[in-house]
Amino acid sequence: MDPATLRLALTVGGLVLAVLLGFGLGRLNPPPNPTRTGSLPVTGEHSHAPGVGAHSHGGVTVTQGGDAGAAGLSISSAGYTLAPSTVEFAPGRAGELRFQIRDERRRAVTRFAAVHDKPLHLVVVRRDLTGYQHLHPTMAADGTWSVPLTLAEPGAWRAYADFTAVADDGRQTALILGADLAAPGGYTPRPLPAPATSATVDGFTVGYAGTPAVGQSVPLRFRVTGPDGAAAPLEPYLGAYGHLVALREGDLGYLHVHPEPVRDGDAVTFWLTAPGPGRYRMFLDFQVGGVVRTAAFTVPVA
Ligand SMILES: [Cu+2]
Repeated sequence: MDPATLRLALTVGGLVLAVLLGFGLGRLNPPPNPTRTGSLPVTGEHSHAPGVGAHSHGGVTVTQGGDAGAAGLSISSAGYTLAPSTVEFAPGRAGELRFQIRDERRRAVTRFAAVHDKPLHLVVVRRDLTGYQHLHPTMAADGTWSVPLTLAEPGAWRAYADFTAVADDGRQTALILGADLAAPGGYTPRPLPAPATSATVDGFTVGYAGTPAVGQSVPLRFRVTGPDGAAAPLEPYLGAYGHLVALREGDLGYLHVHPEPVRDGDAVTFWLTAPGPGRYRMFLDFQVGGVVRTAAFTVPVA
């Protein structure tokens, strides 16, 4: 090889190396998404301070779409849209909710990352925060989700889809989108129960300690006592020892809550950030003896 050829080979080799390095770095560091804000409720292979936004799970950067404070207020966010095929249900009659999550090109999304053990969580509640249901729809190959659903009483209801969509390029976007459902008939809204730090369900008493504060991630420690008065033997449910959802009175904003994947003695801890003052309704799902029950609390935030 003469010196000129050698120089050329080295230059080309250097360029190829630079391109490969650039490609690799580009893959490791996708450009930040301007819509990303807030924090992501994820457990498992996941570590960051509660309330911290930009982070990665297993090497994949996850973008949190939507609002930093409360989610679920919009049917469309970060290019994704919740598209229900039916929104009207006969009150008290078994029906089926069907919907798709569509991307910015109006294609049904079929790739979702499992978060809290499921690719999509569906929460349904009446506008007065009664009738809470936490469901796990199943997805057909074309991206249509379906789940049996009964809206027990007439009124306007809210459905939230909580999911992490995976784009063609592997980019993940965590979102909570919300849509209204209707159960026609005479609607008599019930007032929110008085604030309390303890609630009972099927003989189980659930209490929590901690005071949510505006704009701060605060730990809430829940304890469940069985009908015999002893600490209930909580079983893992959705990747933690319970699943907590908090909804804001007035606009039904959905709060981001981070579970602590390990127990602290008999207590189960969740980190909650209240986006503003007001009253919130918290729903804790917990599992004992293979049965999931929900305890609900009205929480005032000053
Ligand atoms: Cu769920």
